[in-house]
Amino acid sequence: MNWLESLECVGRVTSTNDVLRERARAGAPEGTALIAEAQSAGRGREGRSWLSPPGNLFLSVLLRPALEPEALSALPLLAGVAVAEASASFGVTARLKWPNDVMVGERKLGGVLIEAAFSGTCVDFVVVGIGLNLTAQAGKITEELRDVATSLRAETGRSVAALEAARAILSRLGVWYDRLAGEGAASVLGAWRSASVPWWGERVEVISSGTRVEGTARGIDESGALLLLKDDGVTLRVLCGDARAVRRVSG
Ligand code: BT5
Repeated sequence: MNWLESLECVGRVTSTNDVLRERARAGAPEGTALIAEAQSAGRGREGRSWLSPPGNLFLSVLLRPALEPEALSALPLLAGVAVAEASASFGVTARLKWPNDVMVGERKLGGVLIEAAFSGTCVDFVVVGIGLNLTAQAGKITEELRDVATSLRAETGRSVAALEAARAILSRLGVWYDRLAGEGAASVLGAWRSASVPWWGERVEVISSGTRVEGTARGIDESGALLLLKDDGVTLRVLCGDARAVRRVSG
């Protein structure tokens, strides 16, 4: 699928996902894509905010996938793969942290927010939202993010325009979306595994639905769920939540 043709650039919006959701409700076709100069209410998952100053990439793409709702769990991973590949084309090796983080080392370069609308049990549409930090300022927006965010500029010294970054991501997104439709999720999940943070076999904690669970990260299963081996020997399939490595304090 070639989505580059329907990429539109707008000024400051609340959230590109909101704008695209409105367009979707008004009948916009699959592949409609939008970037904004800035967002006044950029959001992450679970009510968190996404800091969105001008100069960074805020991209949303509309999908109308002929997928079962269960198959949607591959989409955040698919988008992550596309962002990692696009970042590589700009000279940055990014790693993917389950479920939706694009990392360089310990710092967050970008994130993915998937929002779906249903008609009954059918998927009506999906908005894939992607934030990617391009400018060095991204890591300095607030004290809170100073040590946790990075940008393409901070990593390479090179300026990448939002339009250029969007084009790179959209072209990879199109490739992987076609593969998902044609071959199923296996190849997407394989690519995600290859690009993931190398923490398999290590201790991680997951906060899922307000509950904290700690265990050993085993991998992701065929639906993209995180497999966590708990200390009692039971393997948990985590479908959503936040995961982070747990450092053992020695001594
Ligand atoms: C995400 O959420 O990582 C998904 C971010 C998706 C943003 C895009 S921009 C285009 C589209 N329109 C939107 O409104 N959203 C999407 P989550 O995993 O919940 O991470 C949010 C957390 O990341 C925050 O709580 C901060 O700790 C951190 N954060 C916020 N802004 C950041 C930034 N610019 N760079 C790095 N980290 C950030």
